[in-house]
Amino acid sequence: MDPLKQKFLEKSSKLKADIKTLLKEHRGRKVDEVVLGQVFGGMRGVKSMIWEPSQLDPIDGIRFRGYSIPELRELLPKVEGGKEPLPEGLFWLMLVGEIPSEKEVKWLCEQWKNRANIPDHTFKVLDALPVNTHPMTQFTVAIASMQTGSVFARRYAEGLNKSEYWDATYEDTMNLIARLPRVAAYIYRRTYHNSKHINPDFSLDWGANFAHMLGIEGNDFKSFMRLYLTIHADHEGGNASAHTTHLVGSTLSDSYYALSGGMNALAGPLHGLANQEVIKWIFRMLDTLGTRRPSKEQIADYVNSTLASGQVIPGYGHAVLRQPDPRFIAQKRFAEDYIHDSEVINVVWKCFEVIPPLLDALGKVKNPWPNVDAHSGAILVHYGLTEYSYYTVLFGVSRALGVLSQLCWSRALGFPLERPKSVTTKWVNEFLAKEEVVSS
Ligand code: HAX
Repeated sequence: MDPLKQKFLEKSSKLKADIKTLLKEHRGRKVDEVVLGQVFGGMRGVKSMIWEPSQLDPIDGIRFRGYSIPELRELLPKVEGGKEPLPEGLFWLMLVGEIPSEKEVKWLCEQWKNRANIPDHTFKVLDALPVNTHPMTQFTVAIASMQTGSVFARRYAEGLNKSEYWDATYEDTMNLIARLPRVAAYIYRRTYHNSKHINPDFSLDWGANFAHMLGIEGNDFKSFMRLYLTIHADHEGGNASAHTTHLVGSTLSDSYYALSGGMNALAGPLHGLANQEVIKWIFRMLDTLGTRRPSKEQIADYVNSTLASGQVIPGYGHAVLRQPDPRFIAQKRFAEDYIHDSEVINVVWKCFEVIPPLLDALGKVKNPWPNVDAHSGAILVHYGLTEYSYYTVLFGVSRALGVLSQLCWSRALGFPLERPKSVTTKWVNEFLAKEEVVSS
């Protein structure tokens, strides 16, 4: 058995036993109460699922297995001379809860190189789509097309024992993650560069090889990709892409189906697609104002006109966070360290000063601060990745790390089919009427 799989087996067997004891004693313990506002309001805050890789605090932001982003930047292995963490290390951490050694990360990097082979038909399926198909559509189609090689589906059809579900899910997860950069780069090159594809360079790590296959050279962009692929990887379980992956996987759909479902959720403008919407909004503003260096007053006027036309300001607000997103701050820090005098990055920073008070003044926005998507586009534009319709695919490649590591946990812990209860508005009215009778 490979060393990561062995470690995962040990950790998950122990947690499974612990959960059994915990539920034996505390199954009936109340952890939450649900009010009607939550039933009608997107289930905000309802504690209703277990998610091991990360947890989100409204003020401190995301912690991966207890570690903040600045801590991960210190602790996770890096390439020689590099300053940004390797996403391979984060995957290891999320899967088994331990910061890996450099040797372990090198091993994982090798594993993903060995598993990176993509079935020919996936390229054919992509080539059959109109070239102007949105990259996220191409991405979900490509992931689903690789399901033909699912180890879980094959072994399930042969009569897989329940106790082995995790093993087949682990195999699918490792294969799928290994393949994603090549698939994603293929989509980019066919859509924007006349199908002039670039062969993988397997001397590079997972993130740097992705950067290379996109066709954007330079060590700084590779560093940014490593950071980007690390910080977008997970945001606990309730966000739409994670929850969708979890829900689809709970039916024993394999990793390919589950991730493809999750990516469909990521493709919505209130979620991952916000990264393309942000840069689109910024460029539209600059075009409208006729300047690349707008004043704060000009930005404020444009924000107000966006709000007046009934649209949201993309990249701002969050369902859980109540402070600037540490993922935004991490990208700002990166830009301060690596990039000097970029007009579009300066606009992002000015927006950071101007937008929060304006959103706050509306009196209804619970979090006026920037989220992860407010910054990434400006850095990508700086490095020459200007095709913003592609940005959510980058997010998706990273998000796979978190949601698929949890999928391994869900199968190892034997989580059941997810099936919450819905009610109709008529039921709610009848419920309220009954409550009134009881209380009068
Ligand atoms: N601009 C304008 N209005 C906003 C707003 C924003 N950025 N954020 C919230 N609001 C509005 C909501 O639309 C809502 O208005 P109505 O009552 O009129 O419907 C009101 O403020 C209350 O919303 P909320 O409780 O503060 O926010 P929600 O939890 O409902 O929604 C969203 C969270 C992220 C969807 C929301 O803040 C938003 O639409 N932001 C812009 C899109 C965006 O950046 N999405 C990416 C989020 C991070 C992510 O998932 N990345 O992948």
